[in-house]
Amino acid sequence: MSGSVTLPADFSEALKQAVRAINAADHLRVISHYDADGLSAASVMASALKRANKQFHLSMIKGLDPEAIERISKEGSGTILFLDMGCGQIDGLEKLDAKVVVLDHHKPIRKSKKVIQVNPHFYGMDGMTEACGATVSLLLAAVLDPKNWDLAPVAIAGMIGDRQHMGGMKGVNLQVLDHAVENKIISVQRGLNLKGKTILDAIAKSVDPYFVGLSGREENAIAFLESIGLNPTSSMGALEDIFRRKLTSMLSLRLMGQGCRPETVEELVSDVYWIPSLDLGAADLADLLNACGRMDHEGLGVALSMGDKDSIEKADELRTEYNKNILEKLMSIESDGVEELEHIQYFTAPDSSLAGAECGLAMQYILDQSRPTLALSTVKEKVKVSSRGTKYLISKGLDLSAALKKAAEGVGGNGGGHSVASGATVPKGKEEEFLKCVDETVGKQLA
Ligand SMILES: [Mn+2]
Repeated sequence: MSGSVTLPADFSEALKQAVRAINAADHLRVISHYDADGLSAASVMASALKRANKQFHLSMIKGLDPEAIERISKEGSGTILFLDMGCGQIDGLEKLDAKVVVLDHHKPIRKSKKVIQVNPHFYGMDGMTEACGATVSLLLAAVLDPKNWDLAPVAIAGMIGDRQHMGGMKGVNLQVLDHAVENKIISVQRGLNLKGKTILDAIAKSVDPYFVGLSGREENAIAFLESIGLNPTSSMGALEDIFRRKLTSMLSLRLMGQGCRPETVEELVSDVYWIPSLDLGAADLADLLNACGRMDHEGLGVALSMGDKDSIEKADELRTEYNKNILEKLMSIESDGVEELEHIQYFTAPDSSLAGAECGLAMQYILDQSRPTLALSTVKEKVKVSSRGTKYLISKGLDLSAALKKAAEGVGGNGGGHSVASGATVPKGKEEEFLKCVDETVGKQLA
């Protein structure tokens, strides 16, 4: 491959040190995070180690806490590689009776003499926006063998999974992207920001964006596509320019028609990072990996990003299942509406783990844009509350963090978060009092 990525000398040195530790090991224990970035980082590393004929045992975990470190310590000594995690638990990792290498991008606590840490934060870079776990994993793989640059598309899915592409790629991520484009293993095109193999899937199964009247309603989606002269079963990648433009304008019109804010409509078209070898967009791959992690099928995520075509299909089914409950909830909100107070609107969400996502999507795509949305879930003796506003409402003075905190504390609960998205927990039976207070506070904020 031509071209290269330029790194600060001390960053390159840390990567070389990590590679020396890997080369010295007969067998490696690899532990990564279960989200899209962690799975991308793991796939890149698994491919690189396989090519280097290294024996390894890979597993994904939800988080690295003292209990997890305790479990790992019982596996015995050797060489352990942590991906997309580890810098926050440096004390615990130093106690392990093993050679430990950490490739991470989260804010590190301190340097260590015992643990090899490769983290962009140490070299004047921002690990939040310029390099993710998969980026660091790819950089290491490329030092191991420059042939591994061909794994860049998977790393790019990791960047998108951690939302580092927002507002355009930056820093090392941009260098990796440019390098991949130059070597024709990624192509960047302005396009429809939809996920799915066929156009029909991309619309009928879509929760983000949620198309009123089409999402979850396959027959309507087929009729809509046929009415504009499109074959519902054709692949998103095979869509000719003229039809892509037609579909884009029709869908934009629909989003406007359902009352979405202009910034939401604009998100429909974005840079699409196309991976020809997988016949898949990198954002789509990130979304599939996210579903694999959430549904406890991490191995499938790794297999699919290593290029296994059957796995793509299986992961797609898993994503459909993961989205099913969210889609059903959004459809019922679309047809039945939600409860309204003077300045807020709210609904009950049976599954508290999906409430935040449902609340955000309902706010963005379905409900009245002039008041924030709350979702309430009863969990044992407590009610968990998620809330979402819009950027426009924030510019008008909305602060959901302050409103939920005040209202929750008033009824013996607690709350907080961001002005545009916040949460609260209140005792069961106090919901009404809580909602009334949030309504009043929001009313004052928006006055
Ligand atoms: Mn990450």
